[in-house]
Amino acid sequence: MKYPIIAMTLLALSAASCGGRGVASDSSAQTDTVSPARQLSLRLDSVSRAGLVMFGHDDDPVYGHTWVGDSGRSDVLETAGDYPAVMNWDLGGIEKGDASNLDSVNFERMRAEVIAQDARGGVNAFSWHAVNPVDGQDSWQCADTTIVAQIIDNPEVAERFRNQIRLAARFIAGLTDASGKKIGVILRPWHEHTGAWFWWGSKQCTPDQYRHLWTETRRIMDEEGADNILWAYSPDRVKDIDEYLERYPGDEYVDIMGADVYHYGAEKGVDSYLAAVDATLGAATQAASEKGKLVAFTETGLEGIPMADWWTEVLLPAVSKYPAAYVVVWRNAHDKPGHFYAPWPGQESEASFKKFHDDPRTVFAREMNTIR
Ligand code: BMA
Repeated sequence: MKYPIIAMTLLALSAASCGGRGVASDSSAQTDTVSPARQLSLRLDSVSRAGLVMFGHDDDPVYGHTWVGDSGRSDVLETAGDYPAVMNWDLGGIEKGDASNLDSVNFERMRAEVIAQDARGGVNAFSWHAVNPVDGQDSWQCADTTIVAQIIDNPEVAERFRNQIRLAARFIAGLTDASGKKIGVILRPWHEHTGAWFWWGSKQCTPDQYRHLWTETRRIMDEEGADNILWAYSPDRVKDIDEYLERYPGDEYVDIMGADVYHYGAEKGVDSYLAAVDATLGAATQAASEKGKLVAFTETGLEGIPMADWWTEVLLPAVSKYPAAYVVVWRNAHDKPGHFYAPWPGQESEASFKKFHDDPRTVFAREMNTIR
């Protein structure tokens, strides 16, 4: 049995530690109407304070290891009997006005699934593998180390960049539930920036340029009315809090201190994974406690899950040491047989995943209705 969570809304309204512009609804907090972003932040705070962690999966209901495009399916649901509490979606492609994202997920289907996830009490998060606004090459083309500089200094590039952000902002601001109310979501832009594999990476721009990228993104999103966002900052693995915060855009611009740390090398890689989680999620936790923010394990996973007990013996002990409100594993590609991060019926980590689901510390979609 998992412990039910008492609605902590009123208590949390006065005590919730998360603040800043992302939940800039101090005025609404004084009225009866709590903004969607504020409401989401209170729910994440409730989960974290209760010592629980929500499980999340990228692109969960739109394709799986052996299927694509079906309705009502999910590898997680078919394995553990429940949808994930958090679904991650990628906006990559929206900045070009494309109908589908870079992994062929149609944005209208995505919208419908976001609404469905919200209706079942779950949470939606967005990552964004955007093309660059200089020549439109994808996120991973990082040989040109002038992209962010050009966004700042070249008026034509700056205008293209603003248009890219506007397209994403309109999609997010337009996510509404059946009653027409905006759905609170998490946005995690310019992620893994401590690495050097995206055009916004550590070798591709200076700390000041990176901060500008972030604050300008935020400014445009606000201008477009995308106020239903909690902003997640998510460095890749770092050695300490100084590196974690080196490119931090500022307390006004961030709500969630995240960490993206993957497990490589199966059994042999366990120690180094745990050490990297400790360093990075530890830094996120320290920064969050100093700044009054939320903490999340924003991206992780072991590709192909070739360890039968990974969920219960590696991931759960690793994440349980920290007040992370959620942990997200990456996608189950239908067109790359070895590229999956959640199990499916018959996958070797299935039993461990079921135990992970049943563990009192984890939260999947069904239990989300107890979390206000
Ligand atoms: C990567 C891989 C790619 C995918 C990209 C964006 O980690 O999964 O196949 O296109 O993320 O989702």
